[in-house]
This record gives sequence, structure tokens and C-alpha cells, in this order.
Amino acid sequence: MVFGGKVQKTIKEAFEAFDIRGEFDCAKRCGNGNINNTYHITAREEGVLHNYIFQRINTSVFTEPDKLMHNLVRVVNHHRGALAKCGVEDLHKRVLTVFTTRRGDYFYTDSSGNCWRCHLFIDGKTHESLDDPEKLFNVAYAYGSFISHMEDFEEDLHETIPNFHDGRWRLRQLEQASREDRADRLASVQDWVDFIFENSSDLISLQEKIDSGIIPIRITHNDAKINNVILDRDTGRPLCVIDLDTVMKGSVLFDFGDMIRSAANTVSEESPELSCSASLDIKRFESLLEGFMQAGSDVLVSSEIEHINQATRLLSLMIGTRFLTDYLNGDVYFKIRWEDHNLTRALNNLHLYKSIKNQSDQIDKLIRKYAPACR
Ligand code: GN1
Ligand code: MG
Repeated sequence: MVFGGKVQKTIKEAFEAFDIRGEFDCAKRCGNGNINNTYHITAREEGVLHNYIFQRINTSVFTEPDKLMHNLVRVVNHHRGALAKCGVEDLHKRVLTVFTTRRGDYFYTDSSGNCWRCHLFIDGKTHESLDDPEKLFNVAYAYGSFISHMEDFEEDLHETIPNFHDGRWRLRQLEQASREDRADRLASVQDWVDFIFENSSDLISLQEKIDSGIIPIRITHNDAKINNVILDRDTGRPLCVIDLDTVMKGSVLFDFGDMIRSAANTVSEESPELSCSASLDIKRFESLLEGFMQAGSDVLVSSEIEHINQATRLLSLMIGTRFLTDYLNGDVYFKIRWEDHNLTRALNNLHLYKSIKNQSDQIDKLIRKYAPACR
């Protein structure tokens, strides 16, 4: 989408603040983020076209952009180093190149108070859904490799959003939203609130095992959705893992679960029909499992493998809980495009959760088939 007027002017102001090449040419909205706004910007320099990504950071969600950018820069630097050690070429396509402002900062606050960052555009393709087993394998391989490359990262990262994947905290938020019922919507979704509380053990037990040290903490992506991996347009090979805002301490199981719920579903969470047909496609699950296990085989430990089945269902339940909470709160967190958008997203994920639970035995069989010999 190209647009004019005020938005174009704001983006141009941000463009001029960064230490990058070329004269501002054009800005187009891109990506489908639920939180930040993303733009593809082209700039001209003596007949050469430069391509950048500009993102307006949602500071209601990421309240400390300096800490966010601190994390991001350290993570990409480490990742670049790890790829270079493996002899990977074309590093500008394999890891984000983050630019600074002319004053040397990693983000710019414009005259209206918007917060901007800039990185190099990577030419490739992201997908909202995939059926091709090889591409699914590649998406999973990218996330498994990311975990593996971050294994020896030793710096401390800020917790950009506290308790992000703590199911107990998500339950407390749902409970509070139900109690307050600010948008007067509780009566219409009471059955689904009850459903979540009936299944609350799934939201609680993995976190307890993380807290007691049974499941290790690592540096993880924490938003491992299908559309956060750029694949090569021609070969479908994985190029780059993007959207590093929530890279911080976590469990690899969160990444695995997020990847499955977004890439192995038969109905996208964004699908507007309120239907109960969202389910787990076991073939897609298999391709993803194989790719993740292959890439992560050097680093995954047995306690992680043992809980993969549980994580597969946890993440659909957790995001279903988060969307329903936001619906009850009157849509204050996720961007929406229609009135019941958050409810649709919640129900698509909760139906998926039911389907994952029903396929637990097949999931177990596949895990046994692909699990690496573990430490
Ligand atoms: C948000 O904006 P996006 O799509 O990258 C959310 C994720 C959710 C996802 C649901 C910071 O991510 O946690 O899984 O929506 N990010 C944040 O699609 O809350
Ligand atoms: Mg994200």
C-alpha cells in the first residue's frame, strides 16, 4: 500500500534522521505485524536504488525501546559471528543489518513522539501459510539453527516484555479481564473462558518445570511464527529469521509451539470466518518437526524433547488466552481490522488446541521417529 500526506511526511522525517544512503523515494506499508508498523522504503542515489525497512515501534507494548534495541543489536552481532564461523556468505541476507541515526542511536524519536528503527531490506519471501513439505522443513530448520547459533551467547539480555510466556500470568490476566469485563463482552464468551480454566493445567505445568530447572532456559526467539522466516524466492532455502523484538531468555519449547500453531494449522488465526474447523495438519507438523530436530540436534536435551508434545498444544492455548483477554479488555493490545477480530483469532487458536490434543498419540509417534539421540 502506498499512501500520501501526513504518514509519508513522518516517514520521510525518520528517513532523514538515519545514517543511510540515497534520497528518499517512496514508502510502502508491508508485513502483517499485530504490534509494530513496517514500511519498505526505497531511496535513490545516482541511478542506484537502495532498499530499507523502517519500523515504527509500538511503545505501549515495548515501553523501553532503548533496551529493545540493545538486545537486538547484540543478538544480530552474535548471530552474524556464528554464521561467519560456519563459512556462510552473503551475510547481509542472512542476518539483519541495523542502521544508526546520524547521532549514532539505534532508534529515532520523531517530532510526534513516534519511535523508529531502520534496517536493510532483505529480498526474499515470507509466507502466511505453506503446504510444501520442503519449505516447511526450511522454516523449521531456520528456527532450529537460530537456537543452536545462540547457544553460546553469554551477554545478558533485557526482558523486553516481562512474563511473556508465563501461562500462569496469562491466566491471571484473563481472570482480571473477566472480572472487570470492560467491554461488556463476557456473557458472549463465558463458555470459552470456562474452557480455558478447565484446561489451565496445560498453561501452568510447563512453566513450573522451567522454574524448577527441569527444562533449561536458553536464548530463544519467542515469536517463532511461520511469517518470521524469509525464504529465498527461487530456491525456498531459509535466508533470515526476523522480528527479533522478543529474543530473550525462554524455553525452546515456546518457539517450537509457536512455529507449529502458526505453520501446521489448517486455518490461519487471521481467517475471518468464525468456524470451528481450525485443526492440526499432521503432515505439516511432521515436516516442521523434522526440520527443527535436524537443525537443533546438537543442542536439544532430553527434557526438552520429552515436553515437545505438551508445548505443541500449549502455545495455541496461550495465544488463544491472550486474544480472548484482549477481546474482553476492549482490544487494547493487538491491532484489529474488524470488530470481533480478536475473538476470531482466539477461537481459531482454541479450536486448534482441541485438535492438537486429539492427535496427541500421532504426535508422540512422530516425536519418537525424529528425536535425535540427546544429551
Ligand atoms: C504478535 O506482531 P506480531 O505478529 O509479530 C505478538 C506475538 C503473538 C502474535 C500472534 C510482542 O506478534 O506474541 O504470538 O502477535 N507479539 C507481541 O499472531 O505481543
Ligand atoms: Mg513479533
